[in-house]
Amino acid sequence: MNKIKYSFIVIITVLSIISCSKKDDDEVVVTPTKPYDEQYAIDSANIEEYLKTNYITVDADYNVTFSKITDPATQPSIWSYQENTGFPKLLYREVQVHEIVYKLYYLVIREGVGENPMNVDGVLASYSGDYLTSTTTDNVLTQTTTHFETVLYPNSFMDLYGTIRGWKEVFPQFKAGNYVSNEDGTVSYDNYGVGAMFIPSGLGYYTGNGGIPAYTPLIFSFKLYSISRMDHEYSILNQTVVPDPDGVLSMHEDIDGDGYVWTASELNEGVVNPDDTDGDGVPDFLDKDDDGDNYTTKLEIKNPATGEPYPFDQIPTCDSGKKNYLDATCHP
Ligand SMILES: [Ca+2]
Ligand SMILES: [Ca+2]
Ligand SMILES: [Ca+2]
Ligand SMILES: [Ca+2]
Repeated sequence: MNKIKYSFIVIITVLSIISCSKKDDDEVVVTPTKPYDEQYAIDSANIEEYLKTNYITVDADYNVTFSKITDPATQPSIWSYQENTGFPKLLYREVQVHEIVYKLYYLVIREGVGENPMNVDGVLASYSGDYLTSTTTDNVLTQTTTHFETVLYPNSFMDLYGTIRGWKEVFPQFKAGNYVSNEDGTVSYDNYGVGAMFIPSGLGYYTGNGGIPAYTPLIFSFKLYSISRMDHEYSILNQTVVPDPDGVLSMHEDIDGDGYVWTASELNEGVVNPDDTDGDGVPDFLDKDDDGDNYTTKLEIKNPATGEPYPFDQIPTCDSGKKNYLDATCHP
């Protein structure tokens, strides 16, 4: 799990586009990373080749296995599900970042029946991850997948805000399942969303992470059991991050209502963050004073009957999809 999850402090402060190696005691050699557009062209071709030459099998528990096609008559390629009216269905999202447009393919095996997470919500999900390597020798392309992580029984919600862009884009396309309380005291889920995603390296770990090499596309299968709405603002006390939420759920800090809660680094250079009301570089979902009037948002949520700010634990909640903000009424 920790390969995927990394501290949100790190994500705020570190978006390194260079890698450094130390040559001797006083000289640091800076190696520029590969241009995103060049690497994406390679990744895109390799991912599409993989989709055309592999098929899936899904067992009774919705575990997904990917295999190389050996008999095209009985093993429909993943690519062939693009035209499927039922499921599985191969779809893609266009993701605009790094000055290019990525095609992010994902396979819907089952949609799920609950609520969709936003890109700033927590997900309770099992998953299995591989990275894809493609080498060409004598004009023959060989593709290999290497397994790097499995989480079968997740025991906590993973905050999508702290994950790779591919996850932030694909998980919100799926719905959670139903919570089932079993007679023996255990808990399970049914009718949860099941899918797979095929992530270009620019939307994954571009320059590598742990055992995952640089410039490798990632392939995940997953099951989305449950989601958790989050409220992200924090303070730093004695160099420690302390949660300091403002009572407005992060999903409701999607100010322009485009379905994605943006941080500046996720946008193309020069694009104004539509989810940063005061334009100070801190998006509303991390900003304790959204409008920059030096009065904290938390205290601006007033009870219309009394005109007084609500005590924090009494701020009313709104139905899903609506926003409780400033005047304590629920906005679409
Ligand atoms: Ca908030
Ligand atoms: Ca938005
Ligand atoms: Ca701000
Ligand atoms: Ca304010």
